[in-house]
Amino acid sequence: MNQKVVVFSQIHEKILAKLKSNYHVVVIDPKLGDVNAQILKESEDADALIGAGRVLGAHNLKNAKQLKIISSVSVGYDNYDLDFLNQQKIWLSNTPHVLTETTADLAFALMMGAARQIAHLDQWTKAGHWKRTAGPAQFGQDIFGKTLGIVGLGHIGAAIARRGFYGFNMDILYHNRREKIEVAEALNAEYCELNDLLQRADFVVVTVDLNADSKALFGAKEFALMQPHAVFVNIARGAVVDEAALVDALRNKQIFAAGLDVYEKEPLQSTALFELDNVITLPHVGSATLETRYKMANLAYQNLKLALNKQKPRYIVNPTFS
Ligand code: 8YV
Repeated sequence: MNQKVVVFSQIHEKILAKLKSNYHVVVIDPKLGDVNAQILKESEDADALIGAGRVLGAHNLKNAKQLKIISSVSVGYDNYDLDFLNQQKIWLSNTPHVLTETTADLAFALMMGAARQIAHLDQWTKAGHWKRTAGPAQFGQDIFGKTLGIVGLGHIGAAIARRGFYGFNMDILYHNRREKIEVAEALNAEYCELNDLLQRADFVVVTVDLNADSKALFGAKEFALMQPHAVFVNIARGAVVDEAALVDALRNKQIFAAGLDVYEKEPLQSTALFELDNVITLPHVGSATLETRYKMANLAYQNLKLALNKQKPRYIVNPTFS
């Protein structure tokens, strides 16, 4: 009998077609009602789940008796209850590397967009406010030659640092759980304690994983340390930042601007952020190019296929039984 695969979010159509030609596929569809109830029911006899962007754990997987793998179409895995998955001996796989450069591109776009008020000035021009030569209210911050502080020098953080160093002649500071000697040497990057980085950087870019140490890492105290011309960019996870404290810092011009791709609660609906001109709010699209989303879906498919063939997937997250 065909193995059953539950697709729990939108996935590239070519990969969906491949899944359908090899497995019995059920697609979770928010239009059909409560998503968690659907997952609870469909996971009962599922061999694999594939998708991204949903919180999965005991509440919706407690009846999954033959589930071998959750193949996440993401590099981050904070949506999954690892303790529960380990207990149940369910593999969790992810899709690192293929999204690194795409996500670093978006971080840079946010840095530049926020520093030069790109989104705000676009709206301003279209609203007919351009009546004479642009003045100080429309001026931005230089990027070339400035100091870039990266919080979390993983693959994506390093790719952002390379853009700054080679493309924009920036001085690189970084803060990380441990020092990254090789990357740092290549980019002449200086390891700093967080407070030191915040005081010295013109641009602060957050690329840390979300975990117990990084939760609410940025609050009122951290924004107060930053320079008034500083630009803050978050492409990591919303919960790393106390959003209300960021709103205050932006509103009081404690910092110049922010570029955000992630939020405490997604999708972002009504929020004080929408009232501010000095923040760019993107809908969690760090990895969202056609090419990269295809590569991510394909890698997730490979991970799933290996697991269902009783082989070890390429990228496994849970260490205990891999
Ligand atoms: C996407 C991400 O939001 O990979 C991650 O961890 O945050 C993003 O690439 C997500 O994976 C949606 O597919």
